[in-house]
Amino acid sequence: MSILGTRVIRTEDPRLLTVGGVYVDDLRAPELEGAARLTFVRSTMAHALITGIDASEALREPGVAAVLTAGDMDDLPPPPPESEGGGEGGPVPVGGPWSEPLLAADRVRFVGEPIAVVITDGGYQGEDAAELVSVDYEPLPAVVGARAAVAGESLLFPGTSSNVPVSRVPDSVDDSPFAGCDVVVEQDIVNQRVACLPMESRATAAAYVNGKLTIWHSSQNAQLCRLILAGALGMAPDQMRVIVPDVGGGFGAKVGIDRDAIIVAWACKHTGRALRWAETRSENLVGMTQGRAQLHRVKIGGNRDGRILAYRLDVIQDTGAYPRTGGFLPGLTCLMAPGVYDLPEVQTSFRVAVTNATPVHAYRGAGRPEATAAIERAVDLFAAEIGMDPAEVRRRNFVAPDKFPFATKTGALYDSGEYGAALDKVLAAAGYGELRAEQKRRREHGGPRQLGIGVSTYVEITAADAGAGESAKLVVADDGTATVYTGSSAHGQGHHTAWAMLVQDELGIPMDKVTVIHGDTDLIPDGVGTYASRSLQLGGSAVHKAAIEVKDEGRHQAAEMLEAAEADIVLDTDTGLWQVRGDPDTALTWAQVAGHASGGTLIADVRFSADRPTFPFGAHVAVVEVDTETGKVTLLRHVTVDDAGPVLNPVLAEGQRHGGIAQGAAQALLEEVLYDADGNPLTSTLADYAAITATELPSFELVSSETPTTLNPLGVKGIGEAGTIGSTPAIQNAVVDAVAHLGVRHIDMPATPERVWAAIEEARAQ
Ligand code: SMO
Repeated sequence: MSILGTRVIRTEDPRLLTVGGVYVDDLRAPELEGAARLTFVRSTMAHALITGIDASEALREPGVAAVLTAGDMDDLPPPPPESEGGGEGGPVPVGGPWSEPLLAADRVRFVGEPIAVVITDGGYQGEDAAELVSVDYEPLPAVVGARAAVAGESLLFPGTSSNVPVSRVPDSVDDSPFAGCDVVVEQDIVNQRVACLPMESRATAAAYVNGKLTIWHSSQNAQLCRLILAGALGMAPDQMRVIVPDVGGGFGAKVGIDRDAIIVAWACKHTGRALRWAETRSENLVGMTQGRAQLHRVKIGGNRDGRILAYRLDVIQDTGAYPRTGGFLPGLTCLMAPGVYDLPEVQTSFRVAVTNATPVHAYRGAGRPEATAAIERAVDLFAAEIGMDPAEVRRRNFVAPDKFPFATKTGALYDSGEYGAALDKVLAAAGYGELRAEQKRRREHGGPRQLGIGVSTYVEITAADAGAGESAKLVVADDGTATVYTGSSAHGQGHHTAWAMLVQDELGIPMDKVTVIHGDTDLIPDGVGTYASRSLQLGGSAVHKAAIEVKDEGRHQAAEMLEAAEADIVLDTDTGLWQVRGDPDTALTWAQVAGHASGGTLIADVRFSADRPTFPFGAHVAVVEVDTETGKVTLLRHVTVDDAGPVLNPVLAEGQRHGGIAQGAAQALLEEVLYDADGNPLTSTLADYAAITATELPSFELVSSETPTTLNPLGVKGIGEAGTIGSTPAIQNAVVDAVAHLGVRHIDMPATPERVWAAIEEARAQ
């Protein structure tokens, strides 16, 4: 019987729950014995010229070995000329006037930007000494928020003509598709800036080991780190080794390696000293890349029978102080703009604006949650306008099951989906009819505790770079053990459990004899990593493919040993024994078969890539209670269908859904990164940034649904980001729904008591 699909308890957890994980700052590698501490001197100004840096006082402090600034960085390759980088959204200018320095030289563009590093023998000395490095600033007008950036009164980059490095806006707007609609609704929607907030904040250590610059870094992909480092430091990749130990959460912000960590690597190379850096939580809240930060304008039109005829989404992306991945996020948002609906007309545009704020990058879902949030709010606005149940409006506009693969107007090709079935399942599980009846009773009763029911239906793109694929090497040794070297990166998802299950399923080698190794460029030079919900469908399929190759080789060896035709050799995957068909006396173990192979091992080294991305989908129902006197929102229930194809291990899939739902609920209800009018961060501690906790969340109700894809042998799609994508709009819609009878049509996120109360008051006043 196959182990796949069964509830296998995570093999990672006994260690994590007893002795704990080994994160970068926990490392006790002999090469890091006596390593110096690196502490950043960061900008306290959002936008300013640097007119002087005086480190003399800091250098007199005990334990201070060096203070390094941009002036010491003459051993770096010259900055690249202006060229086009970019991603999904199209070209993004990088280099030239848009260059992002490592240490800021003459200008700072956000509070938290690295200006200097202090190297000390101990950690506390560094904190103290960094305070004594005196930086003289000449303040410049801060550009706060994307709208101010687009207006362009103050420019962030001299030598450019605007704060919009990339845009995709049509020359003229075609309003005709809306002209024939019974009803047209428009709305400005804020998809607010949020912090990534991994449990383990950023940390890097660096040392020369056997002549190789070795970097230990908390990342989602060791190989990409090495590639970026090689370019930034002007070194050959094989002069470097990147090791990723346990990672306490990535959430997109740990894709690759960021500027601060590159500076640590440079400082090690520059001084020749072993160095350690681990940021404080306050540094993390200003220095680590943040997510979302989009402004939306939606326009939706349709008929009173519920049919939507036209949808337009205009996006302004606040990308923070540097263009970086620029058009990537809004490009994905526009790609996924129509969501699960079969719409005759879809129009999208985006502008990317630089602002004096922390740079924005991938954050769980990276561009897709924003698309879902926009259209799911728009559909609710449309439903309210025509007076139809929002679930019913959705049902009347879904892409029908017989239309897959379905090409959207925005250029996506959805592989498979059952959107109506997902909605039906979630409504049944939630008891939708009874919830509406309860809502009606409460409205008639008129008390302060009103019920809100929010629906969202979503489709997302996973493994967007399916063609880049993933690597896997599988080695079966003559002691009967198997070792998987994977290019995927484990940072909490349960890769060790999942990959061992795949090996056991195919080879019959029990999970406890399977070791999974990842995140070391010396052991796995070729790998892509974990992001975009790509691991199982690409990395897992690679393990599956490697296992099949090892099995073929095992059969070959067994046939030789048993002097039988390969066609007559069978592997019993329950026992892991090879034998001639029908002759149990011939049984051979994997140890024996591997021992017979040259070198005493069976090895398969493969790469799996898929032709196209996959498109998981689902439907969420959120039930909230809103106190109309205080505006306080309580999430009472959250019911979901998240269909990502066959489930390898329900324990892991449910864990991903739980975390995703919580993270999406956090954006809907609580979390927001805020700046004042001068660009000073107002949420740089956990006392100010309202991270969600278990006390604000109910037990989630998960409904299973498995629609396979044909794009990989496991039939699977990604589940890592799905919960985040579906939950946010369901909860936001529920909050609005709770007070819709009072005349409220829209409330921006996060639905704080203040904001909800103000919306009620405003509606009452009208
Ligand atoms: S936000 Mo992700 O690691 O694609």
